[in-house]
Amino acid sequence: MYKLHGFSSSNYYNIPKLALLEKGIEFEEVLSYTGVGPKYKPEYLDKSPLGKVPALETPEGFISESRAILEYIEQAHPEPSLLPDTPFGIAKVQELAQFIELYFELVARRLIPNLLGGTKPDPTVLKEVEIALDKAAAALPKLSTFKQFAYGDQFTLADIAVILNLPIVRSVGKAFLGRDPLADVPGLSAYCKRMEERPLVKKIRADSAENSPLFMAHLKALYGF
Ligand SMILES: N[C@@H](CCC(=O)N[C@@H](CS)C(=O)NCC(=O)O)C(=O)O
Repeated sequence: MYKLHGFSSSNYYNIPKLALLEKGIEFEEVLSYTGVGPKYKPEYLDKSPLGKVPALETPEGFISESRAILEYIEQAHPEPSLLPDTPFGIAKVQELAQFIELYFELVARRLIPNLLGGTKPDPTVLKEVEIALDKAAAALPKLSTFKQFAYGDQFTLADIAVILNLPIVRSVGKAFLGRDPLADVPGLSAYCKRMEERPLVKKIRADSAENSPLFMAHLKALYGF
């Protein structure tokens, strides 16, 4: 059986977790809060070279990087598919998923240390983040109308990217900009409400909420905040 290493309040961990759940694939969760640093477990680096979560343990070995894990899951378990059935459709789903990760998640992530530590962001960084998020939010309607799913008429990897990577943008916006940078994206709010009704998304959120205080306690023990 597959083993998914990581923790349930990590958005990156939840990406393959939701894919596995949606496909009905059996897997075991192995709680792991790791990273690179003197206080971390060096043996985890054999599973994920930069000490990041998630890592998927397969019969052939470990895979890190959520995108590679998704690719493996999709290739190894094609049904039910989390991709459209045409090359163009597949590329458009990947385009949207990559857009969400590069221009929203990785931008908002710059302020995660401030969110977790309760500290004020550097004003220059905050301005850069705000400009980048607003630019991405203005461009997002070019890739999705959010009418039904993020792309096309089926649940895909693009939905997984949106569901799991956009909440951090809202959290950062609320905490440091006093607004939701995604508020004006047409159709997005109603789409997100619909997605939150999905039973497996509810499970992801419930597991995340349960793990969150434990993760915070782990950070406190490690960094003192
Ligand atoms: N590119 C990686 C990013 C994974 C990632 O950044 N995970 C975070 C948790 S949400 C992590 O492990 N952070 C610890 C660290 O970077 O040391 C992926 O797609 O899997």
